[in-house]
Amino acid sequence: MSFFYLPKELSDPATAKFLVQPVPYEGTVSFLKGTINGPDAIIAVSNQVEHFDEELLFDMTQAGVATLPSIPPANSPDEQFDRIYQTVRNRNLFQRGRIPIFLGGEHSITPPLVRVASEEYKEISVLQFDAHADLRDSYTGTKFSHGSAMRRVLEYTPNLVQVGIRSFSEEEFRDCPDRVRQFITPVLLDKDYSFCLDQILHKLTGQIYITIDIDAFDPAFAPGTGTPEPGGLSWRTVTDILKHVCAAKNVVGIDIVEVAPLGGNNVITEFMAARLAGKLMAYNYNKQTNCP
Ligand SMILES: [Mn+2]
Repeated sequence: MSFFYLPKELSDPATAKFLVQPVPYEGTVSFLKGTINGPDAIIAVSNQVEHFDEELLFDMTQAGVATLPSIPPANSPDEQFDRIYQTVRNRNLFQRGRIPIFLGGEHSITPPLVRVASEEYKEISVLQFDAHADLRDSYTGTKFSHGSAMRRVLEYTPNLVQVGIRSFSEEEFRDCPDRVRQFITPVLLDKDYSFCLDQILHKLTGQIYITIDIDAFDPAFAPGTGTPEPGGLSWRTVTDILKHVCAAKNVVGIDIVEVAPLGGNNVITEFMAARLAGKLMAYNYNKQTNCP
C-alpha cells in the first residue's frame, strides 16, 4: 500500500519529492504497546485524507509521494539502531531536494535517522514535538530506549528545540539544566505564543530535522499512544508552528512516531498522523505563511 494510494506516476521513488518510509518498531516500549502497527494504520487511513491543502490551496501530491518498503524490526535495540542507520544510508534517503518522512514506530527510531541527517548536512538542528523530554541517559536497561531518544540525538547535534514538553524526571532536570530551561511548554505557548514562536525560529539553524511524537498533542486529540500525558498541544498550535518553521527553514527530514492505533472505529490518532504528514508535505512544497 502506498501513502495517499497514488497512481504510479505520482508515487515513483525515482522522482518523488517526498519519500514515506515506514519503520514499525516497539522493542523498548515501557507501557502500552501498539506502535508496531502505527505505520500500516497511518497509511491505511491516508486514502481518506484530501490531497488539496485547505490553507495553501494546492495539491501537495503534485510533487510526488513515494512509499518505500518497511524497515523490518530487529531483535534488539542496538541491532535496530544499526539496521535503521544502514538502511537509510543505503537507500540514500537524505538526498538534497527530497524529504524523507519516517512513520514509526516508537521514538527510539529517531537517533539513527538524525545520525544520517547530520552526516549529510552540516549544522542541523532538531525540532522535537513531544510530551516527554526523552533525555535520560538510559532507560529500562538500554541506551537505545524511546526514553533516551533525545539524549542520543544530542550526540549528533547540540541544537535541539523541544516543544510541548510536560513530563521529565529529576535526572533529566538535573543533568540537562540548560535544555530544561529551553523547554517550550504548553503553558508557555498559551501565555505568550508569539514569544515562543520567535524563540523556536531563533534557536533553530537553517537546516532542520523535525521529530513529532504524537503524544505532544493532548490525549483528547491523539488517544492512541503508549504514554498519553494530559495538558497537551492542539492541532492548530502544532500546525501553525510547523507552517512558520517550514517557511523559514530548510527541512531535511521528518518523523512521526508513537502512534499506537486503538483499533475498532477509533482512528482519530492515525488519521491525525496521516493529515500531519500531508500538511508537512504542503508546507515544505509551497513555503509561505500568508495564506489566502
Ligand atoms: Mn513522548
